Amino acid sequence: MKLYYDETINPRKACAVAQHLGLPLEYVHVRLARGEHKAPAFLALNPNGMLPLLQDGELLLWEANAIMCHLSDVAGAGLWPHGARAQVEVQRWLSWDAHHFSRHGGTLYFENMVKQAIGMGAPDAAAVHQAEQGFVASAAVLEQHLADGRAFLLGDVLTVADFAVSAAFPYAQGARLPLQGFAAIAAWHGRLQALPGWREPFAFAAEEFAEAA
Ligand SMILES: N[C@@H](CCC(=O)N[C@@H](CS)C(=O)NCC(=O)O)C(=O)O
Repeated sequence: MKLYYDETINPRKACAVAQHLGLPLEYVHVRLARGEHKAPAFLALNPNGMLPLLQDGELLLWEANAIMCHLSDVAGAGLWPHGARAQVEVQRWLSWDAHHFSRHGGTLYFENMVKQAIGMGAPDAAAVHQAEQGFVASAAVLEQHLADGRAFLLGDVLTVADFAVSAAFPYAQGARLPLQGFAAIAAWHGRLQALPGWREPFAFAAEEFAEAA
């Protein structure tokens, strides 16, 4: 299996799950800054021209959330649960995340971090303001859910929903995510940080670098 990645927010989700599960993947570094994701050879694998991409035999799978589920199944793990009720719950959080929480977090990540890093200029103040408001409103929903005695989104069990909803957290400082005052979210974030795969999803790249040095 090959996982095409760069060290950015969406591939990070897939790499974190792969590392958490200890799967023996071949990691293929596609450099967004060099436009390698728009090269014909990559577009032939993923017509979206985006990362991450998983290649598992004949299967070419894009979308980080789908990749996380597939990796869980390959490993025989329960991050993508197979009980009907649990799957509905995971879908609830994945949809909520894509349309609300990480949508706003992603805007803040792009405006406050990425734009400057790639020379696109200053953040768009109106977009930042709107995303901050949306993020805080969504965070209040997440806070209430976790404060209700849940270690993870589905209760006691860690799932791909936790990896998805927390996707922007490693970039919280640079993206200036307004996370202050959400104690239950902070505790949940602490539980995720205790997982080496979540904390260091690109550890394999550091090992490669050390070997080459
Ligand atoms: N919905 C996709 C989004 C993937 C995505 O936006 N990836 C970014 C990197 S974080 C990318 O490849 N951007 C390149 C581009 O938009 O040209 C997923 O979750 O996998």
